[in-house]
Order: sequence, then C-alpha cells, then structure tokens
Amino acid sequence: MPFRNRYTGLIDKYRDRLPVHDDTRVISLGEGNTPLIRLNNIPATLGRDVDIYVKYEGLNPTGSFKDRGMTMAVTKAVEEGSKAIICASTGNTSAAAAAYAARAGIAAFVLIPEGKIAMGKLAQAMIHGAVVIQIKGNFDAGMQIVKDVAAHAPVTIVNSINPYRLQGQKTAAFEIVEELGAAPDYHCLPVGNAGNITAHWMGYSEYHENGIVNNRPRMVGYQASGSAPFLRGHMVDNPETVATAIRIGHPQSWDKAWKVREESEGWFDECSDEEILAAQKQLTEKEGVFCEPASATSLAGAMRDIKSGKIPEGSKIVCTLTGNGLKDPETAIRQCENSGVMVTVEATMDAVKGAILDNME
Ligand code: AN7
Repeated sequence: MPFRNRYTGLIDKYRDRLPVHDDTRVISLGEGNTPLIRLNNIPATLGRDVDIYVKYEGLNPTGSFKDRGMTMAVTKAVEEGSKAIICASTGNTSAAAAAYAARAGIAAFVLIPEGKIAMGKLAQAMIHGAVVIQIKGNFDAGMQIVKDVAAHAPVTIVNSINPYRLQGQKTAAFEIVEELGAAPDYHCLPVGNAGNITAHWMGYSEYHENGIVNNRPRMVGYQASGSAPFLRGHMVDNPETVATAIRIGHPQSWDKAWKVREESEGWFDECSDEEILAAQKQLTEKEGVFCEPASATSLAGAMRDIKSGKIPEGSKIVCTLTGNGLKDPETAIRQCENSGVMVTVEATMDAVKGAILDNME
C-alpha cells in the first residue's frame, strides 16, 4: 500500500506524550499538522535579514488553535463519563467546544460576551447546537460565572484552566521543532489568557528535556494595548480592543506565563489596534495569508521588534497565527472600505474593461 499515510489527529500522532490509554475513545476532527509558512515578502520590507515563519493555526478544523486543546479536553471529559461541557469564551473556544461536543454526542454550554464576538464564531457555536448563553458582561465576568456554576452543576469546564487543554496545545511546539529540525530563536504569540504561550513552552521544554532538541526559543507574548494586563503588571477591569479574541483583562494563566517569560528569557509587549490591523492587512496583501485580528498581534509585535533590533538579524522567528481570518469577516471588510478595491459598474464588457484599465498599476 504505497500511498497509505492517513493523518488521524494529534492524539493519535503524539499518543505516547499525551495522557491517554490504549483503549481511550479519541474525539478527533483531524486537528493539528498545520502549515508552517515561511514569509517571502514581509522580511524585505523590514530591511533586516531575518527568517520569519507563521504557524497557520487557522487551518485547524474549527479555524483556530483551540482544536488542539479541545480534542484532549473532550476526549478526557468523555472518558471520565461527563455528559456536558461548559466554557466562557471570546469566541474561538466556544466554536471548538461546540464542534467537539457534537462529535462526542454530549452537550455544550457556552457563555459569550453580548455583541463582542466575531460573526463566524457565533455562527459556529450556534450551528453545532451548543446552548449559547450571551451575558451582559465581558469574558472575565463569564469565566468567573463558569467556575462558580461548575461547582454546582454536572458540567466539565473546557477553558484552558482544564489541564488537558494545555497538553493538547503543546503539540504545536512539537510540530515546529520537527519541521525546522530545531526550535526557533524566538516564538511570538498573541496573549489573552496566556494558556497558549504556556502550552508552547511546555512542548519545547518536553522535547528539550528528552534530548530531542538542544535549544529552546525565547517566548514573546504580545497583547492589545487596551487589554494588556501583563504590561500593566496587574489585572485590567475593562479591557477593550478590536481584536475581540484577546479582549481579556484577567488572564487565567497569569503565574504560569510570568514563569515562561522568566525561564525562556523572553518578554511581553503591547500593540495598538492600528498596528494589529495593519499587520493583518500586510499579511493578506503581501503573503496571501488571512488570519483574524488577534492573531496578527504576534506579527505586529515581531515586526516592530525586528525593526528596532531587539530581535537581532540572523534570527529564526516563528509567529503563531492563532485563528482564521474568515472568523471575522466584518472587520476584514471594514479594513477595505474606501480602499477602492471594490467598484460597482454596469453589466457590460466596456464597463468591466474600463474598471480593469482604471485599476491596472
Ligand atoms: C484567535 O476563545 O480565550 O492566551 O475564549 O481566540 O491562550 O488565551 C481565545 C483566545 C489568541 C489567546 N488568538 O490565547 C476564547 C479565548 C485567538 C484567540 C488567543 C485567543 P490565550
């Protein structure tokens, strides 16, 4: 059978590094194994000699990195006999929870901040049949309620405070090491609850301790300026940003992320909404890669730190693009209003020809 090479998800692939048994029923949608794309055009615009790769996590089954953690969390919930899962979410966790619960045949309850989640994510939670509870409050308020209610109802929390989530998410670091043949020099991520940066560090450290690789990257976490508790040094009560996925003021992995910064000799920094949107647009226009605004925070920060020399020439840098651009079509379209890329003309050959000639560079 020369062509038999079926990929069946990250639990199957990394079975001996994950907390599963031989007879565990795996709840999978074929997540993981996402592209690591080397940027061709953006590095030249920075005027620096660096290698930038983007890990396109938006190509997971529900369009974000959350699937890596959710396959583990739901697999373990089912193994432990749970009939329902619950989460608070800025959108992507709810989409993943809804899909994996559907796959497992259990119920999902998701708490989302009213009016503050991207359209694609809301559509996903609803179409997969989750019970969507909109709250008149933000993610942080929802998270507190979820913790309280799970102590009084038969539901399993699948937010990243569930340790199986980070176990699943650490596999992204494994994939990067396997593909590059070593860890990169810098790994940049957008930070909300700081679960993902923590999980990546776990993955790199596990491969390092096992002698699979002899280096580890500096971990760099970028936050949106209006939602940047790691920059303020304390929790933020009214987080705001166009990047609604990371509109989080009370990160759940606070202590863990500070430890990651210290152990990896990395840093945190912030990006304005304008920088985030500009990076999203540059990536789509110059590289053909479409990520959601929150995801572009990693590249926005990295580009600034490369230009300033804080990330030195000769570095190999990985930026995680956490979610797919299709999640948030409204922000994408808003980015292109008044840019002249859409013109409306009569339905005639002449009119269309005119539009082509007018817009040739
Ligand atoms: C696209 O869905 O917290 O630092 O409730 O959706 O691990 O929290 C989303 C987080 C980055 C931040 N990029 O990751 C949720 C949620 C995207 C995200 C983050 C999120 P963490």
